[in-house]
Parts: sequence; C-alpha cells; structure tokens
Amino acid sequence: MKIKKSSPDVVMMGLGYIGLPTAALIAKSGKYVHGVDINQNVVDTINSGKVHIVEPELDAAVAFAVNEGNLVADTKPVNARTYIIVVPTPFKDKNEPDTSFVEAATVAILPLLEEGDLYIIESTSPVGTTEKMTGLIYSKRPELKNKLYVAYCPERVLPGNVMHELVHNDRVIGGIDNASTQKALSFYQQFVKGELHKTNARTAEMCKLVENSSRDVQIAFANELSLICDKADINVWELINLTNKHPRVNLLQPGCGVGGHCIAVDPYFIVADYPMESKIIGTAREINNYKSFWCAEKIKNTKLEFQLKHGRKPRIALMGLAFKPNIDDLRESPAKYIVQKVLQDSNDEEYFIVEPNIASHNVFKLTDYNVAAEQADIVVFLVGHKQFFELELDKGKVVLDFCGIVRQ
Ligand code: SAJ
Repeated sequence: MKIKKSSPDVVMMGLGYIGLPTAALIAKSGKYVHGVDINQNVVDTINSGKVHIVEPELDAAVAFAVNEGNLVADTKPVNARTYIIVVPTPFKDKNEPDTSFVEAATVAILPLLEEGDLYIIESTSPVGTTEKMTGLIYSKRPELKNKLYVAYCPERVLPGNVMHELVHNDRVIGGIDNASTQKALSFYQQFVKGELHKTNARTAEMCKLVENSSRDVQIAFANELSLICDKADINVWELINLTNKHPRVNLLQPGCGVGGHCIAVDPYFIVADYPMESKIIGTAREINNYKSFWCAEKIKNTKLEFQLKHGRKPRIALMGLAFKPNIDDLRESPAKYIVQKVLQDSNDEEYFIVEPNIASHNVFKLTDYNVAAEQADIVVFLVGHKQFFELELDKGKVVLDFCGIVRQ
C-alpha cells in the first residue's frame, strides 16, 4: 500500500452497501478518501484491500483504491474538505424513521468542520433532515453559520449493479441554498457520468422516498391482482402479460411480498410524516406485507389438503430464500419470512429448503434445487431465480407458483 502524506479530500461516514462503493469510486477519480465505519472488523477488512459486501466489481475497485493509497478506513473521521454521510436510516417502533445514525455521524465531524467545507447527506432521510442537521451544526458551531455548503444527494443504485449505476445514473442534488447546490454538483461531476439535476434539499429528500414508494405502490397493484386472480381462477402472469400489450399500460410483477432494505422501508418515511395524505402509499405497504402472510397460509392449506387426499404427510420444497431473484441477499426477505412461518407450523412433514445462491445457512439445512424439486410432492416457488425456470416438474406434483416460474 502506498503511503499518503497529505490530508484526505473526502471523509465518507459509513462504509456499507452505498458508502463503500462510493468511496472506491471517488478514490478511483484520484481523490484521497478517508472512510469511517464504527465496526472495527469492517475497517480492518477494507484496509487489507478486501470487502465485507457481496457486490459485483466492488472487490477489485476497493483493492485498487487501497493499494493506490487513495482509500483508508478508520473508526474515526479526520479533517477534510468534503464530508459525506452515508449511514443507515432504519425505522423504530410504529414505523417511524430513525435518523440517529445521521445525527451521530454529523456530531462526530462537528469539531472538524471549517469555513468553506462541503457537507452532503446521501442516506435516505425524512423530508427536512438536511435542514435539521444544518440547524444542529450551526447551533454547536455558530461561527460557521452560512459559511458551509450543505446538500442532500440521494443514491438510486440497484443492488447487484451498483458499480455501473453509481457512475451512469442521473442524480438529484438539492442544496440548502443555490451556492450549496452548485458546490455539490461540481463535486459529483468529477465521477458521475449521468446527468445531475439541481433542486432544493427538501425536494431531493422527497424525490428518493417517492421513487421507492412508486415502485412499492405498483408492486402492490400487481399483488392485489394476484389475489383477485386466485379467486377468479385466472392466471395472473398471463393477464399481466396481456394487459402490458396495451401501449400505455406497464404493470409490474406480483411476488411473495416486497423485501430488501429500501422499497419496503422508505414509504413509511412519508406515511409517518403525512399520515392523512398518504393513503395509497400506506395501503400499498399493507397489501405487500399481507401478500407474504397470504402465501404462508396458502402453503399450510395446501399441505392439509394433500394430507386429506393422500392419507400421508407431503414432502414440501420451498424454493428460494433471497429477497429478490438471482442474488444471495437474505435480509428483509419475504421468502425467508414465509419459510419461517411454515416451519413454525410444521408437523413432521419433510421440508427441502432451497437457495441456489448460497452454499449454506446457519439455521436452514439447504437442499440442491434439482433434488428438492424431484423429491417433493408440493413444490413452492418463492423467488424467481433463473435456475428454477429450467426445472421440468413431473405432472403429478402440486405446484404453488408465487413468482411466475410456470408460465403458460
Ligand atoms: N419486486 C416484485 N415485483 C416486481 C419488482 C420487484 O415483487 O415487479 C420485489 C422484489 O422481489 C424485492 C422487492 O420488490 O423483494 C425490491 O426489489 P427491487 O428490485 O424492486 O429493488 P431494490 O430494493 O433492490 O432496489 C430499489 C431500487 N429502487 C427502484 O427501482 C425505484 C433502487 O434503484 C434503489 O436505489 C434502491 O431500492 C434503494 O437503495 O433505495
């Protein structure tokens, strides 16, 4: 590793799914990035040129940046000219957003701030957070009032394609004033090839929340249709395919619920602050959550029907655990929730749990997807992994297809 003598250009507060790839990208543009994470293991892993996150091309980018001496990880921030906050914003009880990590990261850099510095929040945040943090900074450092550049700039990358999208996606940049917007825009121009769109901080904050809420609402519509079609004895996949032949209709796909760390979370940031006005957004969340419960109930009922009909307990294959197709990420996964619910209610049936994208799991014993599909009486498709589309199932099997594997 080359040794850097100068002080860093950028401090990146948070080295997670977005912070680390962004830090590596900025470092690649030749800037010296000091990345901060509270987790010592994460810091040690990065400083050894390795990564703690599975994301295509991230390992090479981090190894290069660390080797060039352009990326150093630490548990504490140091003096720099640009500070970027990329920490999680989870939600608390009652689905209210928790901005305490953003606040803690801001407090940590407070003593380091100097006149002319650029402070950017990228973390998904409730509307007004950037103004709130500006107020916090100026209350503790009144001599800096109106002498900092402050902006909000959300990321919008798709897990699995982060390294490409960080560079090529358009971005929305909202400062607390025009000078801040312009300063942040000049910063992102150095490594983003997508178009940069200027606005104010509140609009930029809402923009991120609305993007993900829009997808959630559209998926809820597809999930609602799947429940209607189940009762109406109509194949929902065929139906959606046909409606999408209309030149101005483009429905998304139903599934076993909505998972991940963004789409199932961000809409609550709007609902918590504007409960009376956000009826569709709130109901979409309910529908998408209900869909997972409905799938679990459907499996249990199918199991009982099989037992009544055949006088023996069925063998059941539960196909997929990840939160979406073709990834190995199991966090906030509706498929995993359904598997857990079904197993809680198990009664000596034999289960085959399948996830082709991971080698092993500390709770579930995993079975090869071919073996599971061959041996099971009931095959339940929970996630649309590409491997499942190649399976040829015997006619006698009961199939529960929650993600459109067996299209007609
Ligand atoms: N899903 C469906 N039906 C669909 C599409 C998705 O049920 O037709 C489900 C998936 O199976 C999954 C969930 O929705 O459980 C979310 O998956 P996703 O691929 O829609 O999105 P994420 O969470 O991987 O990434 C989203 C993206 N946002 C949008 O597409 C508007 C990404 O661009 C954001 O950067 C990311 O959230 C984020 O970090 O906010």
